[in-house]
Amino acid sequence: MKFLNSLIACLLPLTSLVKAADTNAWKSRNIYFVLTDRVARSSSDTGGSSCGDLGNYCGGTFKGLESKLDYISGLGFDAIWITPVIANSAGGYHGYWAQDLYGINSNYGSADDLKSLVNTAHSKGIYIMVDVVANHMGFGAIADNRPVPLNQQDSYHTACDINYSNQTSVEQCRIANLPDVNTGKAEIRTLYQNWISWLVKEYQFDGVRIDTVKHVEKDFWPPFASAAGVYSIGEVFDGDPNYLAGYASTMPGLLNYAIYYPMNNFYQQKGSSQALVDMHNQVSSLFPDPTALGTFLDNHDNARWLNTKNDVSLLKNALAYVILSRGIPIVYYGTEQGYAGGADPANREDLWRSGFNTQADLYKAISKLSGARKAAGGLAGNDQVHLYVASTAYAWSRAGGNLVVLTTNSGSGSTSRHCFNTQKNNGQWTNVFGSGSYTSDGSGNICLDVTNGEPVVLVAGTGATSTTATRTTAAATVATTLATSASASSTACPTAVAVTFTETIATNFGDTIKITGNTAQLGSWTPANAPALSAAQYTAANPVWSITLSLPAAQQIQYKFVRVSSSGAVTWESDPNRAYTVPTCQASSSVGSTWR
Ligand SMILES: [Ca+2]
Repeated sequence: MKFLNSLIACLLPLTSLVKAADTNAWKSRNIYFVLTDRVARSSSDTGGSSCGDLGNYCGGTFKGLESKLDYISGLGFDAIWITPVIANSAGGYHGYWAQDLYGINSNYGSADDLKSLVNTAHSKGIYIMVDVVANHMGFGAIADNRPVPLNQQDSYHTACDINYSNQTSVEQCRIANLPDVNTGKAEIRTLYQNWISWLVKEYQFDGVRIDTVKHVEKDFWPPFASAAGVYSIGEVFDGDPNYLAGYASTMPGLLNYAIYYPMNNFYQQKGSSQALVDMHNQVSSLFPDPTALGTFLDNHDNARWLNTKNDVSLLKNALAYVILSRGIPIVYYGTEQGYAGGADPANREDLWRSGFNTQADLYKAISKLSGARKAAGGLAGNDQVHLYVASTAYAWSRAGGNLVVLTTNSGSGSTSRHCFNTQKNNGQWTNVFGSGSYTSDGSGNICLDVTNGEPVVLVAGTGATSTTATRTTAAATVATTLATSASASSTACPTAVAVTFTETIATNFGDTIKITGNTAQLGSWTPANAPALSAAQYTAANPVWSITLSLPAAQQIQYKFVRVSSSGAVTWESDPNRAYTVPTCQASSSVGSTWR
C-alpha cells in the first residue's frame, strides 16, 4: 500500500503534464487560421462564385467548415483557430462584435453544429482554438448586451479616442469606437472568468486565441487565462519586442509580432537576414518561453502576403520560416490558394471561390513543409541553430540537425549555390521540398543548390517524397534514426561564433586600423596588443576594413577602433565605447560600423 501510494504520488505530476491541449501539447502543433464565415457554406459545398460583399456575412457555417477538415488535414495542419463563435451585433460577420457571450452566432449554425465540428475535428486528431474578445462589445445598443451587467452603461469606460502614446488611453479608450468594457471592475473580471471557463468546457475547445490584449490592463489576463484552463495565445499588435515581452507573463503564448516585421522584411527583399536573426536572438533573451509564441506572416488584420510582395517563391521561403523555425506556426486560410487580397476586408476572401483545389501549387508546398515538421518530430523545442546568415540567404537547423532549412530572398527565377557548415559531420538528408539526397563532408560542410528561388528542406534519413503516405514512412525513419544514433541528435549551439567586424574609414597610405577592447583577445584596451583589420576589401569608393574574430558565444564586449599611422601615432574613435553581445546560438554574425 505504501508502495502504491508513492507510485500514485509519482504519477500525479505526469498526469498533469500529459493533459490534452496544455501549452506543451500545442508546441508541436501546426495551426490553420480561418474566418468561420469564409470557409464553406454547407457540408456539400464544392465551390462556387465569389462572395459579393466581403464586408458582410458571406454564408460560411460550422457544418461547412466541418466538411473541409480533410482539406485542412491534407495541408498538414492539426489545429484550427476559428474566429469568435458567439452571438454578435448586426454585421459582425467576423465575430468580434459580441452581443451575447453565452449565445452562438446563428449565421454559422447552432450550438450543436459547433459541438459537432469540434467532435469531428477531435476524431481526426485536430485541435480547435476559439477566438475570444474581452476588451469590447459590438456596436449594438448597450441595453441589448448580455449577460447582465454588460447591458448597463457603467460596465463600460467613458468614450474617448485612443492616444497610442499613452498606455492608459490604449486600455480605456475605444478601438474603432466600440464600447470599451470596464475590465478593471472586480465584478466584470469575475464575469469574464466564469464565461471563458464555461465556453471552453461547453464546446470542448483545446485552445483560446485572445483578441486586443494590449487594450486591457495586464492584471486582467492571468486569472482569465487560468480560467480558460487550456493553452491561450494573445494578440498584442506591436512589433517592439520589449513591449511585447511585457505581456509574456500574462498568458501562455503571444502572437509573435516581434519576428513578423524582420521576417517579412527579409523575405520581401526589404531587410536583411541578419536583422531577422538578431530579432530571433532578442526574443530568446526577452521571453521566458519563445517556443510558446505563434509565428505568422499575415492575417485578417494585415494585407495578404502576396498583395504586398507578388512572388510565390518568396512566399514559399517565408512559409518555410513560419512552419519550420521556432514557435507554433499559424497559416492564414487561402494562402494555399494564392489569395492576394489587400486591406480588410479584401484580405478576407471566401474559400469556395477556389473550388477547394488540393492540387494548387501552394497547397502542395504547404503540405510538404508541414510534412517536414512532422517528420522532424514536431519541432516543439527551443533548438534552432543559425547555420548561415548571408546577404540573400538564411539557413538553420532544428532537432539536433535532423532538419536543415535553407531559405533565400532572391525570388522566382533565381538560381544560386550556398555552402555552409551544418555542424553535423557526414550527415545524410533528403530534400523533402524539392528532390535529391545530400550528405555533408567529414567537417559538416554542405553545398546546396537553389532553383527558381525555392527553399531547400532537408530531413535526415531517406525515402521522403511529396505524398502523405511516404512522409509517414519518413517520419518513422527519422524516429528510428533519432532513437538509434543518440550522438547524431546532440548537436548543440556553437560555443564560438565567427564575428566579422567591418569599419568604414578612408585612410592614408601606411595607416592600420585595429580593434581593441575589454578582453585579452582585443588587447585589453592596449592598441599595441590589439588585432589589426585587413584592407583587402578596401576601395576608394568603399573604404572598408574588416576582420573576422572567433568570439565565445554570449560574450559581451566593449570596444573601439583605433587608427595607427605609419609613424606609430594612435588615434582613438570618439566616445562612447561600442558594445556588442556575441549571439548565443549562431555560427557567424557581422557588425558594420563607420569611424567616428
Ligand atoms: Ca479596453
